[in-house]
Amino acid sequence: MNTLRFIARQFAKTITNISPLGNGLINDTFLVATESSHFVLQRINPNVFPEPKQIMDNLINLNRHLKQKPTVEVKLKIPDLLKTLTNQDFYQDQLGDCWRALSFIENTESLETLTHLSQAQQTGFALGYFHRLVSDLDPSLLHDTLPGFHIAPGYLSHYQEILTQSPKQIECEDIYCADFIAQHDHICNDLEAAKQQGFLALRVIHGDPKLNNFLFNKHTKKIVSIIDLDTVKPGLLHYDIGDCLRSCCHILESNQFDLEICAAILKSYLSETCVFFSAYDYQYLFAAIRLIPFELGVRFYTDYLEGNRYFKVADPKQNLQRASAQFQLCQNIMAQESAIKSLIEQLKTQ
Ligand code: GN1
Ligand code: MG
Repeated sequence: MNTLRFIARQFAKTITNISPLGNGLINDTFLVATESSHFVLQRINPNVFPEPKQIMDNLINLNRHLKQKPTVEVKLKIPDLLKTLTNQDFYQDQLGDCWRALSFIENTESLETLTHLSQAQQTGFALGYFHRLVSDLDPSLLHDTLPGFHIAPGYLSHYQEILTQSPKQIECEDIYCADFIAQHDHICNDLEAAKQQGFLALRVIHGDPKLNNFLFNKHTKKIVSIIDLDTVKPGLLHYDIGDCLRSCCHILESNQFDLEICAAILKSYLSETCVFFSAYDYQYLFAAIRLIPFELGVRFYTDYLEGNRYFKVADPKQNLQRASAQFQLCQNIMAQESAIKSLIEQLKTQ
């Protein structure tokens, strides 16, 4: 804690409290209280993001883009990067780790599960609104902070390589995961093939728009901010849509996909994005909904086989259990394929 205090003091003179914040699986995040306010302190995981400076550059670029917009237009706040007392964008500790500070958006809370359809409607709106705000930001101006992120065929081939070096699967959950991947590996090409054929274009994406990255105002219950912007970079909108839906529609007890929540999210998402959504964008929505849980399952399972190097775990089998949950969710999405597709058809004509 003393080291942490020392690091926090690089950004503000007087620190009154430091406490862990959120439950991200990659970076270490803390809420720091000063005499007058709060800020967020984060250690960027160097094994995942080898070039933290690129993350800061992208955030600065994004904030600059949003600040150019008329203020009435910007309904979502994005955290600001706070400089160190010596005016640097981040602090590098003795181990070489990079620490940065972000403004904390007061009076907000994040949700782990949706309990009302109005929250689903808010989430869809916020993602669509974010996509609309960055739709005129040239993706080539942003760094690729995490090459290979969401490139599903890449995750699959890495998995296949690791599998050949791993002992034979003997446990039930292990066999389930390995069999599920073997039976559905073709899914991995769906979005990348569409990108290569020119059906889906590279745009600026969030990269990680899961439910707990949207901040709801505690009083109005409206979403006022979207956080965790380390993976804002060129990509496919479909990665974001799939990721948002897999986290919001996942019924944790049964690993089923909640179609009602999906309908509310997509409806409000499309009310924001229909202006630039193409026929191909609609056509690949189902593929995105099916792919992202599959992809995340492959990522969790590979990490389990590799000894949990990427995602933080509380016990050695946690990534195996996370993988199995994602594959069950994917299985349920496939079981509801025709209902999901007819929902998309309905939304197209609205
Ligand atoms: C990671 O650290 P966190 O929870 O914000 C991961 C996402 C996964 C998510 C699953 C950079 O995000 O892709 O969807 O875990 N982020 C990165 O919980 O790999
Ligand atoms: Mg994240």
